[in-house]
Amino acid sequence: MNRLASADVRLNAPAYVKNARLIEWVGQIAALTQAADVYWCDGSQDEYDRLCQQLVEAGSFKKLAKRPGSYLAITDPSDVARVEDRTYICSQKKEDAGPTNNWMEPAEMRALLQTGRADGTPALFKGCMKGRTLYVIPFSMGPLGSPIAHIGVELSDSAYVAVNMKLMTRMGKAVIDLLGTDGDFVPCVHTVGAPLADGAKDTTSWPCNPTVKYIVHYPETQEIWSYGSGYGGNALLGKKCFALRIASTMGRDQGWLAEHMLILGVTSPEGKKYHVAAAFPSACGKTNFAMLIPPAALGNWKVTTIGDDIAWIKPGKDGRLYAINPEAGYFGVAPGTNFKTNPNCMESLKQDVIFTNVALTDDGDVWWEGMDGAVPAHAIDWQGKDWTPAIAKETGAKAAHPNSRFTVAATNNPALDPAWDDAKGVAIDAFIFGGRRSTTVPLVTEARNWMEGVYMAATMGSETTAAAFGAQGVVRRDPFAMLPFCGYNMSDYFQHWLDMEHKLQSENSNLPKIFCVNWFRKGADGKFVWPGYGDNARVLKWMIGRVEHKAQGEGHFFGISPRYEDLDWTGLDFSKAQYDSIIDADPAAWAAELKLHDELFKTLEFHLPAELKATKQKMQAALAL
Ligand code: SAT
Ligand code: MN
Repeated sequence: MNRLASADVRLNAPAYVKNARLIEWVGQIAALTQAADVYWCDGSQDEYDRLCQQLVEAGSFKKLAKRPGSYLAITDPSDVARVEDRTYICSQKKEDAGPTNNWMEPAEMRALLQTGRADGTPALFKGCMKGRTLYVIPFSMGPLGSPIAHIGVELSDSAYVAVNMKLMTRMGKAVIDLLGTDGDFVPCVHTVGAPLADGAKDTTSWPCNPTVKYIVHYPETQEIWSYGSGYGGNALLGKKCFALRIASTMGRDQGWLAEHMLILGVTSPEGKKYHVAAAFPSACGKTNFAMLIPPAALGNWKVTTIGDDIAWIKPGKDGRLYAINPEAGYFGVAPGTNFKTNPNCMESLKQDVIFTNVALTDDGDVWWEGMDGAVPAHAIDWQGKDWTPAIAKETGAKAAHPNSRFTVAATNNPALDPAWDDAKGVAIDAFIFGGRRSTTVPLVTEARNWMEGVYMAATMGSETTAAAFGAQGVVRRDPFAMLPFCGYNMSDYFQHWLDMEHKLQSENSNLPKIFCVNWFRKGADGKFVWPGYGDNARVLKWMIGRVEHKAQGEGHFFGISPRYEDLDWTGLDFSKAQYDSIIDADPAAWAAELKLHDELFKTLEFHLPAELKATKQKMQAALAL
């Protein structure tokens, strides 16, 4: 097999690697990229420490004096978020990618990336790892050996990616062992796109390609190719690329769901345990919701985390839906995280964390806007410049980038659910869909049936955030919070969700309930009305009450919402007038909203399930009454 590598690179495959397809593929990629060396990650702590030390020596990591085992990485200013306009779904047919994805013919993309174009333009990946080490990073998305899990192998020329993958996934030798001689895996190739000339050394601490980036998925052959970025979802290919875009197509073909959802356990004061999966767009507080601590005044409710970003959900033999968190760590937004908004997260960040693009204080700690305690008198901002409160006031400069992140293993989370690593997953009782909307959408609404729930999720809108490159604060439709992550035609995806009802109902009439929430309504003063964070447990309590057929609500054209007296207000001073301002569904605003749904449906006309349009007509008629 090793003969496939170019003459000047040895594959260095350890003796425990027995998978012929894997060895052959690593050889092909090493030859194509002309990597200087190949290193197989075993996933050990020793290896992690060594690679971090290497990153420190290269100037890419700063060891943080105040947080044991923690580091700070600062990126190139051009490489700070996912690049949706550079992200492609290369299915054979354009209509299978659908109108919400960028598409290029697979052959054309392969010429561009892998083989070179007819006009002689060389392939982007040819020689792209010159002077760098190719890291072989085997990972399992989901508990090792779980029937819901799948394996991937990422080949990357970034040590930053290797150490992040160690925290974010089950990574290393155990995965190779699981692959055996002929186990299947999703091949993921990643390069920062910055080859080094002979003998040259990096002149920057964050090598990347500031101008050329491609995040490419081939759903039919289940491959991922990523060029030019080292940041988050662009580079940690197990996350959005595999666990959402590729996995959603696997789910479509195999009858399961890959969703942009957190998963939490909710235990009632009576000790009954429920599981809820919730979808929100990036940077809308999923990590906070996944770790929330219910107010003590509410009684002994407990929330535990199974996952904070992605859920893989498969129907069980009993007709219920079972979910796992395919990830093993959190890549969360730092700004705004503090002991009030997310105490469990702050506890998780005390040691063994990789911070990216936050500020460095003079005493060797990290800082970001919204952190507890005094604002530092001086810090080095995410671009390496001096930062003081006076400078911030004058120029508006942020110490931490708005999309700055922490990477931390799930096992650091004090609220980690005991079943988080359970191979069979947890049975889902309710789904929650929520966008960031300053107006229009009520605090919480229960769908009266599956169809209505799918409609709510399909038409979800949200104001954009810094998690993706581009304008912020504009409302865009974000169906199921999957707009940038659905690996196939969005309308087919809606159909897949509708079909799930029939699949499950033949076994069991106890379908999960579906709720739509909005924590983000603003008052006339421009401030959020709902306190959010821990107080979201009041809404969760109502939902569980609905699941248990105990809690009351009031029906309206859109679904069922709690009246003021249906929520538990113990320990919170929140007036009926305040509540009315965030629970109302204003008919004029909704008439305008439904027009926007029309626009969405027009874009998604091809294969759009007729039931969605019919549901909209029913809502329109009810609204007119
Ligand atoms: O960069 S990531 O895709 O991992 C973060 C996000 O958008 O949620
Ligand atoms: Mn996300």
